[in-house]
Amino acid sequence: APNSWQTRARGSLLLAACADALGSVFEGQRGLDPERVAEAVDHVASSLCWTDDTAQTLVLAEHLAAHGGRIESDALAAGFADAWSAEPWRGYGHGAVQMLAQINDGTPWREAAQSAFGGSGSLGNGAAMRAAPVGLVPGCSLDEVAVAATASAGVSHVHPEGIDGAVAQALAVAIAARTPKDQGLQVNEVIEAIAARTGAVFAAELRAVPALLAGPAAAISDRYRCDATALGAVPPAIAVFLRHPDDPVALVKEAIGLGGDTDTIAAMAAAICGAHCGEAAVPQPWSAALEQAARVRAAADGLTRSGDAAQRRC
Ligand code: F2R
Ligand code: MG
Ligand code: MG
Ligand code: MG
Repeated sequence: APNSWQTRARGSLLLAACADALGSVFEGQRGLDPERVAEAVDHVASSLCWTDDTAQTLVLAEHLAAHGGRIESDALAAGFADAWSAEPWRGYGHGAVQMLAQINDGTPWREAAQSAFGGSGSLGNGAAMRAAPVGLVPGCSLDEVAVAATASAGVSHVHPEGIDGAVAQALAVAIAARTPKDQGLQVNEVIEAIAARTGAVFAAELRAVPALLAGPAAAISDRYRCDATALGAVPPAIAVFLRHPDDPVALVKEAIGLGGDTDTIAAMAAAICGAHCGEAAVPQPWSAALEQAARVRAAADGLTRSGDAAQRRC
């Protein structure tokens, strides 16, 4: 069924992994030529290899499936650190490597997360980039999604903006997954449902999104930094989704075209879009080329089962 939870969970994780891989080629670049981006997105020639964004998302998805939709912080932190040490070449940034290496060396995750960036904690987009699975646990209220997203972020990102990024991204996915595909999204309602559950700084950035939906995409990269911070990356990802809720190809091109943290902004926008459109919307050449597509589908199916009444604890 096109609106079943399973197809939405699969759509979200598959599309996000594809977008991560497509965007990774351009990460850190600015002023991108739209034709170069279109060429990469329209003509997938080789295998789509994803980055740290998808590696950490899969850890979180598999964790939620194994724990009845609930976050167990010690096991989750260990899972993130294990995934990094098994595949350190996936494109992790310097701050994440420092923290994950500390956890691997036996430093408690609370201490590692709290001491990051001179004690202010990370405000990077790393907790947001992996947050989609939290919005894909069925049967939770939006308040429960926000609580679980906060817990999922806290093992690595203790700065309020880093946490709010995860809350906003998980809520956007949850709302998209709950909205029938043929039912238009009410932009102001979506933004308010998210903004009401974040702090004032993040909410103000989110409330600037509706004004950016009709104009040129360049208005988004003028308004937001589109960088590796949560505040600079999550609002533009939500904006790109709301501009292209039913068109994954246009969405991924536009998200990458913003420049900056291209893999992460594209993956977050795509996770929301896939939750709304379902697996059928994932372009076949992308899913055919996607690395470990069977594992991605299995992770989505595990999330779907985590909402069984007997198991669910969110
Ligand atoms: N980092 C990258 N890509 C660049 C490096 C690629 C790699 N070296 C390679 O060669 O392949 N990509 C991935 O990292 C981003 C997610 O970042 P995360 O996990 O949040 O990391 P971090 O380091 O905690 O934060 C990211 C940046 O945010 C700024 N920042 C964070 N907290 C701060 C604070 N308290 N004060 C000031 N600045 C803060 C820093 O600039 C951090 O570098 C994703 O893009 C993922 O794809
Ligand atoms: Mg990455
Ligand atoms: Mg900018
Ligand atoms: Mg990135």
